[in-house]
Amino acid sequence: MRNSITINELFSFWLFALIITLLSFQVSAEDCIRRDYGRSSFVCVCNATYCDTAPNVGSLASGQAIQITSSRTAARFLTTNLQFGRKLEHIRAITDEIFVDPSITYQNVLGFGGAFTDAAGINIARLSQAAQENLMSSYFSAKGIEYSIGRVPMAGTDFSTRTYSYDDYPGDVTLSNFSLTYEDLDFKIPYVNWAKSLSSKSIKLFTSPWSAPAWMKSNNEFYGKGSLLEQYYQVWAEYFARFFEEYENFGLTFWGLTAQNEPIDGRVPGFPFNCMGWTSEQQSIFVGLNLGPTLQAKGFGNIKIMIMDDQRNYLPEWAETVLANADANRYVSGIAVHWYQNFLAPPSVLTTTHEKFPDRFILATEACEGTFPKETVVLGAWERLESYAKDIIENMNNWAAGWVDWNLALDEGGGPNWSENFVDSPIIVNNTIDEFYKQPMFYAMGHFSKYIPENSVRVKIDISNDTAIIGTAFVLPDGNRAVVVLNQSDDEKTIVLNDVERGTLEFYCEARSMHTIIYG
Ligand SMILES: *[C@@H]1O[C@H](CO)[C@@H](O)[C@H](O)[C@H]1NC(C)=O
Ligand SMILES: *[C@@H]1O[C@H](CO)[C@@H](O)[C@H](O)[C@H]1NC(C)=O
Ligand SMILES: *[C@@H]1O[C@H](CO)[C@@H](O)[C@H](O)[C@H]1NC(C)=O
Ligand SMILES: *[C@@H]1O[C@H](CO)[C@@H](O)[C@H](O)[C@H]1NC(C)=O
Ligand SMILES: CC(=O)N[C@H]1CO[C@H](CO)[C@@H](O)[C@@H]1O
Ligand SMILES: CC(=O)N[C@H]1CO[C@H](CO)[C@@H](O)[C@@H]1O
Repeated sequence: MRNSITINELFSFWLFALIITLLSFQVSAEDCIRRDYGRSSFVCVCNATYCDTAPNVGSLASGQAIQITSSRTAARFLTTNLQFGRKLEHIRAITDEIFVDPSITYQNVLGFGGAFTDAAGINIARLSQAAQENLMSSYFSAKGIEYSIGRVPMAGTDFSTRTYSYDDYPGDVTLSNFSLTYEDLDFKIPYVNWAKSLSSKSIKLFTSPWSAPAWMKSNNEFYGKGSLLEQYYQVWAEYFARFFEEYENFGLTFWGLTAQNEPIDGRVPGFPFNCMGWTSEQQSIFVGLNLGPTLQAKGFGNIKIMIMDDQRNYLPEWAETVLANADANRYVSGIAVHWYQNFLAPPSVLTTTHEKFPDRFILATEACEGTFPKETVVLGAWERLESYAKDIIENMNNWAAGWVDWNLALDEGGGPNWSENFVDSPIIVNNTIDEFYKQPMFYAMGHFSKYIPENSVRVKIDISNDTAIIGTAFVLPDGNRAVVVLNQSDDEKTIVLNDVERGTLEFYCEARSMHTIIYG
C-alpha cells in the first residue's frame, strides 16, 4: 500500500511546512532563571554573567502575528507565532472577542520609563560592573525593555539617604553657592548617561523638585507643611535654570519638567518626607510669571512644563485653575498624574480633562507598589504585575501619553530611604551576592515599553462579552499594530481578535496572564 499518500503523511508534510513557515519569523530571547519565594509567582534572577532578555519583533508581513506572553505560573515574554485567518486546533469555544479599528485614532504615545532616584543609583552601584551592565541593559538596551523616559529628581527625595538641596546656604539669593551633590555625580548622572549610550531611542528626561532649600520656605524645613515664600518665587525659577545648566555640563539635556512633585503633600501638617505645598492658584502664578519666562529667557524655553504631578482626583479642577491663568497657559505643555489615590476618582477623569484641554498631553509620572500600609517588597507578586498593567491600560484608554514608574531599583528592604517610606520596585538588588531580581512588575512595564514606542498612536478597541478581559490597541510607527491584553479571570480564554482591515486572529489567554500581540 505504498503507492498513495496516507493521511498521516499528508499531515506530517503539512506540519513540516507549518514549522518552516513559523521558523521563518521566529524571534528568540534568553530565558528567565526563575526563583520562587513562595508568593503568587516568581522572579527572574540575573547576575554578572546571566540575565534574561526580551524578544525583538521586527516588521511583520500583513497577517503575520507574534504573541508575547507573561503568565503567573510559567511564562515571561514567551513568544508564539500566529497567523490571521488560521483557526487554532483547539477544542474550546471562543470565549471573547476583541475588535480593533485602526482607522479611529486617539493620542500619540510619548513613552514609558522609570526614575533615576538616589536610591536607584545607590543600589545599582553596589553591584559588580558586569551585573550593573545586565541591569542597565534590562531597562534600556534592545536586549531589554527599552525604556524611553527617565525622571531625574531635582536634588533629594524620600529615596535619598539625607535631606538636601543644591543650595543649603540661607539667604543665598544669587545662588552663588548652588552646586550639584555627590548624589548627582555618583548615583544619577553616570546612570543616565549609561542608559543613553545603551539605548537606540532618544530617552526623554524630565525633572521634578520635591522641595526648595529649607530657607526659602515658610516652615524652614524640607518636609512637613510649608510653602515657598513669595519673595523667593523668582530665585526658585532661577534654581531650575541652574539645574539644567549644570546637567548640560555633563551632556544631559532635558525634555521636560514638572513644576513640583505632589504639591498637595506640603499642605498636609506633619507630612513625613520632602515636599512643598502649592495651591493651583499659586502654581499658576509661579509658572506664568516666574518659571515660564525665566526658562524662556535662559534658553530653556523648549523644555515642556507639566503641571500638577499629583493624584488624579484633583483633576480636572487643578488644570482648570492653572490653565485659566493666561500667563501660565502660555507655558504649560502637559498635565502629570500619580496613581496613589486612584480609588478616589475613576480613570475617566483623565478623559474629562483631555476633553477640556485637548492640546495638552497627559502623562502618568509616578507609581509604585508596596506603599504603606501594604507589605513593601514582595518577591514574585503577580498581583503587582496586574495592578501595573491594569493602571497602564486604563490610563492609555483615557488619553494618557505614557506611564512612568518610580525607583528603577531598590534593595531587599525597599530602600534606602531616609524617611523609611519603603516601597517595592520592578528590580530588587541583592548586593551581598551580586544578584538582582526582576519582579513581575518589570514584565508589566516591558509589555508596553518595548513594544509600544514613542509616536505609536492609540486606536479604537472594543472588547465584547467579558468585563474580565481588558486591553488597549496601537498602530506603531513601523506600521505594525499592537494590542496589549490582561486577563481578569481564573479561566483560560480563547480570544478572537477582529481587526477591521486584517480579519480574525485566534489566540489563547491562560488564566492570569498578560499579552502583547503584534501583527503586520
Ligand atoms: C549566574 O547565573 C547563572 C544562571 O543562573 C549561573 O549559571 C551562574 O552560576 C551564576 N553566576 C554566579 C556567579 O552566581
Ligand atoms: C459570550 O460569553 C458566553 C458565556 O461566557 C459564552 O457562552 C459565549 O460563547 C460568548 N460569546 C462570544 C461571542 O464571545
Ligand atoms: C557660600 O559658601 C561659603 C563656603 O561654605 C560660605 O562661606 C559663604 O557664606 C556662602 N555664601 C552664601 C551667600 O551663603
Ligand atoms: C541575598 O543574598 C544573601 C546572601 O547569599 C542571602 O542570604 C539572601 O537570602 C538573599 N536574599 C534574597 C531575597 O534572596
Ligand atoms: C532598609 C533601608 O534601606 N534602610 C535605610 C533607610 O535610609 C537610612 C538613611 O539613609 C539608612 O540608614 C537605612 O539603612
Ligand atoms: C488585572 C486583573 O483583574 N487580573 C485578574 C486576573 O485573574 C485573577 C483571578 O481571577 C484576578 O484575581 C485578577 O484580578
